[in-house]
Amino acid sequence: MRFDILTLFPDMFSSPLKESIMGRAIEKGLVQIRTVNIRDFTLDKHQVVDDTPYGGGQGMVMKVEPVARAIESVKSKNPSALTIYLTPQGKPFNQDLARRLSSQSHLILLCGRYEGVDERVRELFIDEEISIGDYVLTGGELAAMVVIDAISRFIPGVLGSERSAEEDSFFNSLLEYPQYTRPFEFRGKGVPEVLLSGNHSAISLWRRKEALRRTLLRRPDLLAKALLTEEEKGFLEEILNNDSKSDGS
Ligand code: 6GU
Repeated sequence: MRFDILTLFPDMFSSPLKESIMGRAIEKGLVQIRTVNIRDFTLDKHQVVDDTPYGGGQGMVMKVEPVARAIESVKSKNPSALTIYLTPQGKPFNQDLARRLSSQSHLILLCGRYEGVDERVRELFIDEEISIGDYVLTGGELAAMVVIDAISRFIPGVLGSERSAEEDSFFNSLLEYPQYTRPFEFRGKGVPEVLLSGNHSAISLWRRKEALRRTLLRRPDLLAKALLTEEEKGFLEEILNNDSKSDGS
């Protein structure tokens, strides 16, 4: 899968995507990431990329021509690439959207700065708009990295062979169960016995129950989407009726 990132700050992308899982995905050729500096597509001597808004008001607006020319330079090589604008006004990003976008072969990610881009960029070039949450960032660059990371995890081979994104939190609309590793005891706190039992069906059941408990206590909104068996629904009732255990959140 290929990502072309259109930005005024290409250096922001040089290090974060080179580490760990994303770094290996790029090395293996599973993911290709290219940055395109919008400033390179200005035609004036001073390479101006922004201007004051028509009608007055605070801040600056990204000019339509350099952005248009940058998008067209990528599209001319692949007209079927999908163009996404990162903006707080976009559709909320989530695991379902990440999975859906992972079926695309080429995404163009436009990172806005200042008060956003000239509206005509939207009208002429943008296929989708995405927001990564209800807060305001100084630009779309960090959002683009979040989107690339979450999408790439769905590409076969990016996660280790035995792992898959399908096992993660949100795949089945539940939060993950608690994890432990050695030592067996730390500052008086132990590890749940069942995890040491070697009884795999008991361990699976415990994990499923703890995932349900955690989701109920922290993110009850997610349960509406979860596909639960009658037994699991019964267990939720049990927690609701007699579980006063605080989950620390
Ligand atoms: Cl995509 N861009 C900016 N600037 N702020 C955001 C965002 C995007 N998503 C949440 N906040």
